[in-house]
Amino acid sequence: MKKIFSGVQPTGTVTIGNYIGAFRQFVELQHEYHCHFCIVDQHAITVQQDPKELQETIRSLAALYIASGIDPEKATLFIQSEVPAHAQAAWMMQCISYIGELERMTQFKDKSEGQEGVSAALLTYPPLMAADILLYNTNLVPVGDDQTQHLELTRNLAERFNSRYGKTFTIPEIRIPETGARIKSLQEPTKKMSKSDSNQRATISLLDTPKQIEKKIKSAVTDSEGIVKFDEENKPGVSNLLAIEAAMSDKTIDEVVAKYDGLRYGDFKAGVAEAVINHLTPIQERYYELIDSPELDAILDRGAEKANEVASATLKRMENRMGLGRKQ
Ligand code: ATP
Ligand code: LTN
Repeated sequence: MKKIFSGVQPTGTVTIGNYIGAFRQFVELQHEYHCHFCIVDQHAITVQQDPKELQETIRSLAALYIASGIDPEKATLFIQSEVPAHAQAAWMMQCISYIGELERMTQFKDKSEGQEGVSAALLTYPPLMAADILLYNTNLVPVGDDQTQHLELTRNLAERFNSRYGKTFTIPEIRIPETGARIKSLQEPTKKMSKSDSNQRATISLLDTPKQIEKKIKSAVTDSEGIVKFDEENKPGVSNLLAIEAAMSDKTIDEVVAKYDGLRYGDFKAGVAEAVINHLTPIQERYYELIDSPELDAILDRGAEKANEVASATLKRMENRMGLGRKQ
């Protein structure tokens, strides 16, 4: 069976962007692939986090993975920092990375721009991501399209390691969803919706109440044309709402456009909100059952145990190949 790895950062409540771009693919793919899904808390601390809040966010993210449909019997769900091989392998990946290629990453440029005291780890974030993926001999990485550049770097690092030290890693492929690869901010529909956005009105979280969802969609930025049609360039706000409803109601964009033919933006927005609320209600119910349950800890314990087995075996191989430690 082919292998999948993906990770989500515990940096705020999962948005419908993360859900449409990432979670939805995970749920689909878990039936056909051997999957590892990770809560990448070590990536989260590349920017300063409040420790208490971080631990709550980690738990909440774990519950959201499962509430969204990840079956822990099928897929391995675990926390990155509970599998020490990730940080150890990341060091080796840093040793074969060039500063220049890391400085070219757009996520690094975006997150460091205008900031004082940018951490070194924000720059070396991608070698840790490469380690995450390569430790599990991953074939496929389902992500939103903002991760394309990181995936390209991961492939380069894997090839570089293989050619210097002998074939060790599978070269992973990226998988981006056909629709919803980049859900946009509700307030600035040319920017991606991001869970660490400080403007609450720009994002819909998976845990927003129906009232909050209605309000946020009602105040979403559109345009003055008054016609519901899909045109990402000239009508980014309307196109984004169409993509959201299509994903949430399992329809094509064309089907959603047809539904609003001749209707006003007010009706359109009410319809989008209804589709989002209907889709999120059962996810929220399951989330609240799980969040304080011992079942969740048992799932994470078992996940860490299984992930450790695979990751520590790959780590040993990497260390041997690079000549670390004593001769075996
Ligand atoms: P942060 O704001 O902290 O950078 P984020 O919202 O970008 O967080 P990540 O944890 O970096 O979320 O990403 C988790 C997954 O969600 C990744 O696969 C990423 O590609 C995907 N993703 C993130 N934002 C979107 C979006 N707006 N549309 C589609 N997919 C997205
Ligand atoms: N960089 C990713 C999160 C991430 C990831 C991974 C995704 C860390 N490790 C491994 C896929 C595979 C992000 O910011 N979305």
